[in-house]
Amino acid sequence: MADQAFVTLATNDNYAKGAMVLGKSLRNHNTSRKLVVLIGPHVAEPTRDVLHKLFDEVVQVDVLDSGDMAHLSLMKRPDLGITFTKLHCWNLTQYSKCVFMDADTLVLANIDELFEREELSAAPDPGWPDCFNSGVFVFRPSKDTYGKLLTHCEEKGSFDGGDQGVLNSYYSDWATADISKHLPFIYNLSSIAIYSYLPAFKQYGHEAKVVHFLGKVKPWNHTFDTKSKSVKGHSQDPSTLHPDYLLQWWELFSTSVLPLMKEEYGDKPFHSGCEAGEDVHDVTPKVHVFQPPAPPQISSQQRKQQWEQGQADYMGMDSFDNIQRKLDSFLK
Ligand SMILES: *[C@@H]1O[C@H](CO)[C@@H](O)[C@H](O)[C@H]1NC(C)=O
Ligand SMILES: *[C@@H]1O[C@H](CO)[C@@H](O)[C@H](O)[C@H]1NC(C)=O
Ligand SMILES: *[C@@H]1O[C@H](CO)[C@@H](O)[C@H](O)[C@H]1NC(C)=O
Ligand SMILES: *[C@@H]1O[C@H](CO)[C@@H](O)[C@H](O)[C@H]1NC(C)=O
Ligand SMILES: [Mn+2]
Repeated sequence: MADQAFVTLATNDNYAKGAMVLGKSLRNHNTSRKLVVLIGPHVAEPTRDVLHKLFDEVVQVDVLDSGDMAHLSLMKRPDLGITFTKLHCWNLTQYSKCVFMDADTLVLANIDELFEREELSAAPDPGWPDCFNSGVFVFRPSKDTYGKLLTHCEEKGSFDGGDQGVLNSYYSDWATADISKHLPFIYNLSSIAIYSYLPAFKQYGHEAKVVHFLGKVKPWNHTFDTKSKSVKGHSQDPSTLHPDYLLQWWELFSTSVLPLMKEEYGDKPFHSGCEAGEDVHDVTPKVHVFQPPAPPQISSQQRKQQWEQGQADYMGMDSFDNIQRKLDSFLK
């Protein structure tokens, strides 16, 4: 298993906190695989030291200083900076197979069985089930694929401005070619799952193995009250979907990660997010996990057909904003 690894990406110190909690959650569930974190050039030195304690490998990826091809691609598509950074995971050719996980995911069970899957395996995206979510995917590092992905990215860009768009258009046969590359969604929750809103959660939530904190507000954007062991903001907020996972994230952070950070940072200031009893402004917690397939009013047969024929109207009707809006109104 020494040539297989879980890989995550921390572009800055905030995402590094997420990576630390993810790494710790993988270790706590006794993974037999290596843990690798790719970091951006701006991650602070003490944060790197903490990452070194939790991960087998900490690899700095800096598109601007790396191979010519990556550099050239970025010059042509400066809008896709972070996307290029994520694509670096294909350059980890010291491993034969990897599972990429976003730093805003949390593991609730051992998920080593994901390594039985082939590239490119991923779970359906909540916004468009024929599209996969790039928060968790199985891949095989390869210089050849890495180069092709860079070229693809440079020539075709990304329909959503991020890595999910690039990967979905590169692995464009994912929806139809091989069902074993669909990580179980709501039909078979054994491997990786998934709840989003309460009805689905009640039915399937107990089988969840990975939580993905989708959206702009991340666990580290909340404040944790160490005395009451509660995440601030959620108790008064009726729209909170399910704070348990957020709480679980914070408990892991405060018990297992924070002590390491205190060790490394010493007297130097850093933002822990933990407070005791102070009233601070906080944002509405949104804990989304992979959602069940979009309701039928979103995916009409015709649009589905067009989508499958590669004729999605990414800029118009099928833009992610539109899909999101419809999903939001459905959920209300
Ligand atoms: C991980 O392994 C340790 C030591 O073998 C064991 O005590 C613990 O229960 C295991 N944890 C899980 C979540 O299986
Ligand atoms: C790919 O990884 C190798 C080490 O295996 C490194 O020397 C090289 O700079 C990396 N390439 C890019 C484009 O990051
Ligand atoms: C669903 O999960 C069970 C238990 O892990 C497995 O035996 C079965 O093959 C899976 N079915 C499909 C269709 O993936
Ligand atoms: C989350 O916190 C980080 C760092 O404190 C900040 O840069 C980011 O804008 C915050 N995001 C939101 C949605 O509040
Ligand atoms: Mn994510």
